Amino acid sequence: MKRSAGKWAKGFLCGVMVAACGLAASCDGGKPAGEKGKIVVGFSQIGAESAWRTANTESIKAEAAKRGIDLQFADAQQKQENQIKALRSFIAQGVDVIAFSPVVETGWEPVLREVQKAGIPVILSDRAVDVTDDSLYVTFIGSDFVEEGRRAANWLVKASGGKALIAELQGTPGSAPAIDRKKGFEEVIAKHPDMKIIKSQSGDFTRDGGKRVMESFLNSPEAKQITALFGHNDDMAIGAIQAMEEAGVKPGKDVLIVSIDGVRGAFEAMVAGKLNCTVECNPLIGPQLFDAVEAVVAGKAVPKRVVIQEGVYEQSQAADVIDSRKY
Ligand code: GYE
Repeated sequence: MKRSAGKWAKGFLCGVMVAACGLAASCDGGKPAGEKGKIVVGFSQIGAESAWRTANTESIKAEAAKRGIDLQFADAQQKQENQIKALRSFIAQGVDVIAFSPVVETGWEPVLREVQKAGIPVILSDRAVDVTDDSLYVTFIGSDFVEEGRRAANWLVKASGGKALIAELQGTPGSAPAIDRKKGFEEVIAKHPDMKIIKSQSGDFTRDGGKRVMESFLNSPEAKQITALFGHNDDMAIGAIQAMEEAGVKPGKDVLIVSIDGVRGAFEAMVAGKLNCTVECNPLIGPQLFDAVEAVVAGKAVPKRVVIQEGVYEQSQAADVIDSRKY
């Protein structure tokens, strides 16, 4: 942290000198200093797989612009290899801070060691990594996904009277939210002997994926037994709603549906009576992310974990709340 603060101070001085001399912005042997001493942040985003992700990207870009931070933004199109390449290119550029939202949990240790060796602090945004050495990142800012899974299950226990045969649409295999939401959900339903997951597959957090997987569930021998659907995100549940309607099944009535995120499309589906509950997962974390960036650059201590506060919304509240939703 000290080291990065020193590095930033050097970058700042260089920026000032460059501005004063009217030279091209370059210092430290060709390393970009950032325009007029701006903080340079390399951010590797997962992709644009869901409405949640789009809102998250907008929040990050808007906040960087507002604070005059030079944001080097890279879209990995949901591929870990692209994120690893982006991190290496941020090292080569000599950015002040690297932030990223890791698509999956494992496989980060080697590249994070390279980043550490380069003296660049790392901030994890939204999703966690599975590493043995937690000095490889400064802080992790994101939701408690296990708790979100518990909240979805608790709602279903209440709504179904503790009796449900459940189809589950999982998120991206190996991703923190897919692993943790499943864990939290299963932890709660394990206490209810009449609740069971009878179908479970990944729809990769996309609408298309949710629709495709739901179609296959509806064509399976267990189709008629399904009384509830748990979607690891709203987009997949919205895709599944479409599949149900096309198959003559009434979403929200024949099948109780709970999903996670709280995006506008989920509130619209609740107002239409097709989705029963959404558990909030707030993507608007740009302000907290750049608070951490600025603190790290200033050499201030930051908490190792920043948890985002969130709520649960039922169908009966949707019409009242929908206009106040920000994503
Ligand atoms: O729930 C999903 C997105 O990591 C919390 O990723 C995020 C998840 C979110 O694609 O919609």
